Amino acid sequence: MMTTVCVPDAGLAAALADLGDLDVLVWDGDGPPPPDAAEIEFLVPRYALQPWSPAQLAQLPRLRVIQVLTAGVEPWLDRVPPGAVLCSARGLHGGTTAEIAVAGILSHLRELPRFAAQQARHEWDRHFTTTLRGRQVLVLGAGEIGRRVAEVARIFDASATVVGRTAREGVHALADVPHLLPTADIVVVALPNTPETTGLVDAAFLAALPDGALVVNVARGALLDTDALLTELTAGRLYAFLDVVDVEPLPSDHPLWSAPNVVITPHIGGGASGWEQVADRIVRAQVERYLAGKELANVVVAGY
Ligand code: OXD
Repeated sequence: MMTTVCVPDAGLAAALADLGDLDVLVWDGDGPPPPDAAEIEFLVPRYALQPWSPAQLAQLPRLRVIQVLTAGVEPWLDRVPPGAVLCSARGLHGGTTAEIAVAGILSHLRELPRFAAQQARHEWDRHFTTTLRGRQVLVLGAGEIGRRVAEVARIFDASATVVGRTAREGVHALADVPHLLPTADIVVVALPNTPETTGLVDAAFLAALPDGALVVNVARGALLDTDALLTELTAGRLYAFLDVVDVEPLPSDHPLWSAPNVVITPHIGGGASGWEQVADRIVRAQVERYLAGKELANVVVAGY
């Protein structure tokens, strides 16, 4: 009995080519469905934040697995048809997302934007900067991103406090956050977007941070109240590094673009070079589990 898998590009199809009993369709959901779309059991949508529409998914009556290529799954939650499961791509972009958080922190502390501006003016101004050494880094998120950011912080002699959804060895509970904010020099937001975390970084959260603190968001824009952040940035009290914002793409007339004390990157934490090869391995292993009737990895339960 053949199993029909749908992948968004030829690269992923090639990664599955030698698996037996498999019919691999290449379709990214745009344009008319391939003739045997109704047979699709296992769907891999392209790496994007927007989910397929209910109308697109309705074309797949035999769908059993949606294997997304993102770690964040919240836009898909109300789209999963009865009888199907949603699987996240945990482990695919976490490492590089941690990298962009660390890049944002180090660039801020060592003032790289200022030195780049000096370089453009051919100006040798030997101004000494702050450093990660001795800093208190509060990491919200105990998954791969949070774990790696905390490791790097400690390597550079900062102290890192990690917060997860539930307290465990080495991890504080979300309920502890208000007590941890007043001593945090840097807060890294790396939690999934769930009803519990949406709007977590609000005006009260920001107000509890000490003057000069840096807020880093590499999770989802919805976790942070942009207006409240804008107020703090404009007042010159806080700094921010944002790889995600609550409306993406950020509209060209949005005040965040010209706000002081913020560096914005356009959601590039994931998708860094080589991600496709990692995706090939993750998808292939998942399809193999499915074909063997084994338990799938990273099945989304309770929203993440
Ligand atoms: C993800 C992302 O969720 O890249 O994986 O944002």
